[in-house]
Amino acid sequence: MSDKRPLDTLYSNKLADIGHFSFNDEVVSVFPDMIQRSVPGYSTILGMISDLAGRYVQANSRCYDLGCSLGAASIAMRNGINVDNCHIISIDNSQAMIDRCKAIIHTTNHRDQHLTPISLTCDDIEKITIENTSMVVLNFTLQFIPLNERLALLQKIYNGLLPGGILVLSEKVIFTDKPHQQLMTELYHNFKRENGYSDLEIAQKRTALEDVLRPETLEAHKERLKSVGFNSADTWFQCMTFASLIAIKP
Ligand code: GEK
Repeated sequence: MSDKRPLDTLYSNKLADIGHFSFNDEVVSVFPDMIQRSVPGYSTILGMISDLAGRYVQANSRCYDLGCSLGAASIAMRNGINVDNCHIISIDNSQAMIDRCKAIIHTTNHRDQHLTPISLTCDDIEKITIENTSMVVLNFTLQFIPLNERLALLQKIYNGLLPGGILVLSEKVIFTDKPHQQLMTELYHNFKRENGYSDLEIAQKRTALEDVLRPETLEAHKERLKSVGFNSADTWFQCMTFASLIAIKP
């Protein structure tokens, strides 16, 4: 990531009305800085997505990046793919994200004509068709889907995966043990302070995300993954309240 990326100062001044967080133009303009300073392990997870793409993406198949934002996971997948005739399909329902993502992908496409193509579409991931896929990435997206609609989305992903295909699911998580939850939250807020966010920014962002980002426990995620058919589903990364799971279709 370039050091010249615009700084996320969206919540640095006291706001009279904080409002619900949304992926609008303002957020898009600072998104690379926001996600890098707010998600512990974000770069590590992207690196692992490349590695997993090298292992699991099958020739002549599709890869999906669901809730692609600015395409970081799409590019990571593309960097790792080592088989022919694949196609990466990247979806986001924020037009502002897709517009900016198009510009970013265009720059990288320009450099090498032989890269796996990436198609970008502004759509709701709950409405799209998923088929003939060997890799699906939900990198911090499921947390924004209404709780009662998550099962159907995961079932659709499972059904669209080829045997041996992989789902990478990264999420903010919560813990049932209250003291542990409290400790992880405090550690996370310290992580944000160390990354330059003030207490006011942390508090206002937290309020903005209430009712928008709904985290669940790791156990709930694993149970749901198993219930749709993934017999192998487990955590490969966890840092405080952030985790990533991989699930393989038998
Ligand atoms: C990354 N994966 O950099 N349909 C399509 N997109 C959606 C939907 C939906 N129903 N709901 C939310 N989104 C990225 C980061 S960000 C995570 C993902 C975060 C989109 C939303 O517009 C946003 O771009 C993305 O999901 C979540 O690896 O900001 O915490």
